[in-house]
Amino acid sequence: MQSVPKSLRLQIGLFGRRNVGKSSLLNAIARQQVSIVSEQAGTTTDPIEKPMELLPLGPVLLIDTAGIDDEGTLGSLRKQRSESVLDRADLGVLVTEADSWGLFEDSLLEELKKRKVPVLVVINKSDLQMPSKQNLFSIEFKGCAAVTCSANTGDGIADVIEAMLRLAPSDHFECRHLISDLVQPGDTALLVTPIDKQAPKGRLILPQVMTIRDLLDGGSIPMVCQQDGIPSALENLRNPPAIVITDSQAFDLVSEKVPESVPMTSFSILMARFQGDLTEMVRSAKAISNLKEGDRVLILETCSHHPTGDDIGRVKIPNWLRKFVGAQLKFEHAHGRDFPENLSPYKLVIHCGNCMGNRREMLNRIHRCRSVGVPITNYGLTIAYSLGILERALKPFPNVLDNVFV
Ligand SMILES: Nc1nc2c(ncn2[C@@H]2O[C@H](COP(=O)(O)OP(=O)(O)OP(=O)(O)O)[C@@H](O)[C@H]2O)c(=O)[nH]1
Ligand code: SF4
Ligand SMILES: [Mg+2]
Repeated sequence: MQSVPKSLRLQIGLFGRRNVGKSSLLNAIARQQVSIVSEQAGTTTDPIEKPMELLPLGPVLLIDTAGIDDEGTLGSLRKQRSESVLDRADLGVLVTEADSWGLFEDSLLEELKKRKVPVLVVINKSDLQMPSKQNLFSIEFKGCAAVTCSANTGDGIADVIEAMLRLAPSDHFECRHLISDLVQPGDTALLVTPIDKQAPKGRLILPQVMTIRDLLDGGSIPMVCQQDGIPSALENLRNPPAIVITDSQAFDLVSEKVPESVPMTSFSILMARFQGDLTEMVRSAKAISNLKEGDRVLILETCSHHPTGDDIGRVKIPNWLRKFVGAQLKFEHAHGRDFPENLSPYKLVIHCGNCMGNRREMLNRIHRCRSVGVPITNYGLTIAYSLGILERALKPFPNVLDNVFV
């Protein structure tokens, strides 16, 4: 991840008075001693940058700044350097302590607002003092989100990260490829779309349409067939397709018909990367092997539809899993915005492809599961894992394979 250029990282600037714990907060978020901390006010003199992969936000650049409330020559130099960070931050974190908001914080907030940068107020040192209701109310009144934490004990740090996710500018989560980065312009991609009882009348489903569109945008050639058409499609091509994308429910049949040398994956796995976090969801899929008799599994779908007889979430996935685990499991279902407050009873969460949802919300769900140690994966990965073909289905994503199957 170090290779992600700075320009593509979400730049998060930590600002505030001297000694409020900006450096301590950076270290707590990074879980490393990156920035020097001391009780001496004015410890940080130049901005300290820490590039990292911060789940669920992705690649970020955390920037610790010098406290900018000081005066004098040295003070104004520090101020200049910290202000240059104000100019490039995509997200500003204004660090304070309980009940200590003053004119300085007001002017810092003004600077950030002038630059149209979203602001998160972090009230640090909660182990020493919690903010009063009035303090919280007046911050809210200024239109800012506020989170209380202790960089020293780690309390509330997960909430800080979750709030950053909520406030990060939307374009940080966009401009990604669904598939066009996996194939070259001019390449053929073979898409396998079974038309069964569950297929909507007269149209393709959204992940299929999105894949076709992204291939066309990238100058590649999508070729579409049903499972039975695979042999003819392969025969009609002079060269093998650059990739085969199948509906996950047809994985077993398709993996038999497509030669091993041709990269193969599913629409749902493409969606896990595009709308969620593929690495995290693959890691979680491995938890399927730990399931035991009576374990509770939560199945989540972003949109509610009337379940058909052979519904994937209600019938097919539960059957595949019971067969794989060789035991009875307890399945529960939730739709739309229903996301249980208490995730701890579940041994696994399985999410749909989230084609109708937004990535930020999905990342937040992944983050919430992660923070309580509950694995969260998705339909396609569950099917591939329970059919024993997960590694094959991940060949188009070598980085993920290297990260998870080392
Ligand atoms: N009790 C308590 N002390 C904290 C906390 N966070 C930071 N401190 C202490 O506050 C002092 C200042 O912390 P720093 O992280 O260096 O503060 P800073 O804002 O980076 O300070 P400058 O670099 O001088 O602007 C240190 O003694 C820290 O140990 C906290 O959550 N709780
Ligand atoms: S949002 Fe989920 S349940 Fe709805 S169509 Fe997309 S993948 Fe299926
Ligand atoms: Mg510091």
